[in-house]
Formats: sequence, structure tokens, C-alpha cells
Amino acid sequence: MDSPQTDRVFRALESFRIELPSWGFANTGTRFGKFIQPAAATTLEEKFSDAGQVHLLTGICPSMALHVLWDCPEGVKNAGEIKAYARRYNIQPGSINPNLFQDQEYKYGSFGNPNKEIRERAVRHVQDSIAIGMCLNSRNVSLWFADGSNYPGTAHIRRRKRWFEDNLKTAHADLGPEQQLLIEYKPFEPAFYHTDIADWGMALHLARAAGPKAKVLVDTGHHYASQNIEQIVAWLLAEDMLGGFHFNDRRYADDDLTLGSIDPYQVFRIFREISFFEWETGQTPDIAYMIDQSHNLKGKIEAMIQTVNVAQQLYAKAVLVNNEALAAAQQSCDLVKSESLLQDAFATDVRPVIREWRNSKGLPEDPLDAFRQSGYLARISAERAGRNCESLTSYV
Ligand code: LRH
Ligand code: MN
Repeated sequence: MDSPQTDRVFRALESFRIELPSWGFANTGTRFGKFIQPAAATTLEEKFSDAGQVHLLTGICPSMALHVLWDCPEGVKNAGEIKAYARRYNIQPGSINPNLFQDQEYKYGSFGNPNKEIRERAVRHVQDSIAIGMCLNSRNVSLWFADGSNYPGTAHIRRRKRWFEDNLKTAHADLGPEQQLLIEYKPFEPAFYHTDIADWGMALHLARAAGPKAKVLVDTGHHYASQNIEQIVAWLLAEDMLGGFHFNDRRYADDDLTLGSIDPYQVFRIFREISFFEWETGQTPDIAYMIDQSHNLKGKIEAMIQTVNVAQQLYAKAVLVNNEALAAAQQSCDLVKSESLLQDAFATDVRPVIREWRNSKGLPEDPLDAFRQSGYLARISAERAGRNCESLTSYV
């Protein structure tokens, strides 16, 4: 790599930050079971502590996303405790994720439920989540709705659409000056006939209908296998409606596997669209990069460090594409040249320059190895094993 390339990677690493999910540190499973890890985090403090380890070793994960009913069930009353953990473990509270999918009342939906009282209850939960975010100076309120149906004819799809428009507008009106709503789409699961916010177009429409402080969140696992995710990203960039990402990987559906474990070139192509947009427009889009994974088999902290490492590598590779040459090759329809410029960047080993950057920051060259040497895992395993083996009950 020549020095201009090294400089470009260093500049990219200076700005790249990725948010950790609190639920990625907890014992999670599938409907077929949950494999308890003695070291898993069960308390909010333990989640902050584990996230603090990942940030300490990588230097690029300064915030942790919170899921309201899992992390701050008493709402704003938990704010003081959360701020104390944020100070103690040097991790800021990140995006606030309401839980609109686990309460019995939400069997037939939340914002889309035919029962007016239940819709209002769901809106109040989002308003409470916005208030928590305001208390914690956290910018993003990240909305995912499990709403949908399992059988044809059982849901009034157009009426539910209108309820979503109205309720999102009501929520948007509560946002503080610095806050924004991120609307996440998902084609299916847990609903298996229709999902009310099933794709990027529906999320885009609803974000626009809600107000100027609403944008679209792209969860990489929420697409049909044959969908071109980077094209969706390019469109949302062009519309200035790309609010953020939930990164993970999948072989089949919303598998929530570790980023880059199945198709690293997919995430590279996404970062490349963003890097090309920045080069062409001179703008730095305000995008919230976040991880959304559930580590059912891998050690949770190791899986998180592995994910952050791979995300950093793919982000660095994406800025290595020679955009001048690419724009010229695209214009002259030189297909092989255009594609080769991406393949050359993707094939570039950026690990040495990332180690150099970490050195320059006083960070360990190999965060995973540093974690294994730290003794942190042995300590928390001893501290937490007792409680974890008891908790063979709820999902999270
Ligand atoms: C839904 C989802 C959503 C979260 C949840 C943990 O599949 O991606 O972002 O609320 O996972
Ligand atoms: Mn998600």
C-alpha cells in the first residue's frame, strides 16, 4: 500500500465508529433452545462492563444500544443508574430501542393493532423511549415493529398503514431537537404472511410521512437472499434518508450471525457505495453504524471483538477504491476495469495498516488476543456462572 493509500485508510479509521447491542452480550437462543454461557451478561451493569472491554481494546465502539424493556424497564427512572455505568465503563448509552413485540397485548400488533387502546399503549411506550433518550442525551430512537399477520385476509393492510402513519407522526412530534427516529424494515418473522413495514420503500414512505427527523434503518439481515442491498443503500443516500445500519450476516434469513462470516464482500459493497457518495459529493452522510447480532454459540465478547475487527477491515478496504478511475471506467462502460477496481481494493490486506493505526492510538495491535490475555473472561465467568445457570427461563 502506498502512503496516499495509507493516509486514506488512517483518515477513515479516525472517523469510523460502530455501536454495540446490549443484547449481544446476553444469553440468547432460538425457539429451539438457548445455550447458557456462564460469562454472559444478565444485568445492565454487566452489559456496560462487557461493552467497555470491547471499546477499551478496539477504541471504536464508544456507545451501546439499549432495548428498553430488557435494559431500562423502569424508563427514565433508570437514567441515573445508566449514566453511572456510562461513566464507570466509558461507554455512552446509544440508540434507544422500544420493545413493541413481546407483550401479550401485541399479539395482533402494536401501532397496527385493530384495538385503539393497544395502539395508544404502543405510542406511549415509544414516547417513554423518546423521553429516556432525551434523559440520556442519546440521539437515535430506533423503531422495529414485529407487526403483521400470518394468514391471507386476516389483516386490513391499508388501514394498518394509515395507523402507522398517524402513530409515527405522533411519536415524531415528541422528539427533542437533536433526536431522530430510525425506522427499521423486515420482510418477515415473526409474521409469516405480511409484515407492516416489510421493505425499504415502505420504511421510506413512513419516515417521510412521520416528519423531517425520521430516516430509514437498514438491517443487513432483513432482505430476501436475492436482494441487492447496496442498491437500496445508494437510493437512500441519494434521497438523504439513510439513517443507519444494523450489521450482521446470514446464510438463509435473519440469522443474526457475525458480520462478514458468510459474505464479507456484501458489507464491502455497502461501504463502497457510501465511500463513493462521499468522494463524489464531498458530503459525509450522518449514518449510525450499529451491530445487531445474537451470539448463540460463540463466546459473546469474542464474537463482538471479531465483528468490530471485520467491520473496520471492510470499511478500510472500501476507501481504497480509486474513485477517479472508477468514475471514468463507469462512464466509458469499461466493465472489467470498474469491477477490478473494487476487487483490487477488497483483495488488499489492510490488517498491517490497521495494526499501525492501533499502535498510533496506544491500542493493542490484536484486540482479540489482548482480550484472551486479559483474564477478563475467566473473572466474569467465575462471578456470573452461578446466576447464569439459574436463568434457563426467558429469551433474554
Ligand atoms: C429484529 C431486530 C431488531 C431488534 C431485534 C433485536 O429482527 O433486528 O432490530 O429490535 O432484532
Ligand atoms: Mn435489527
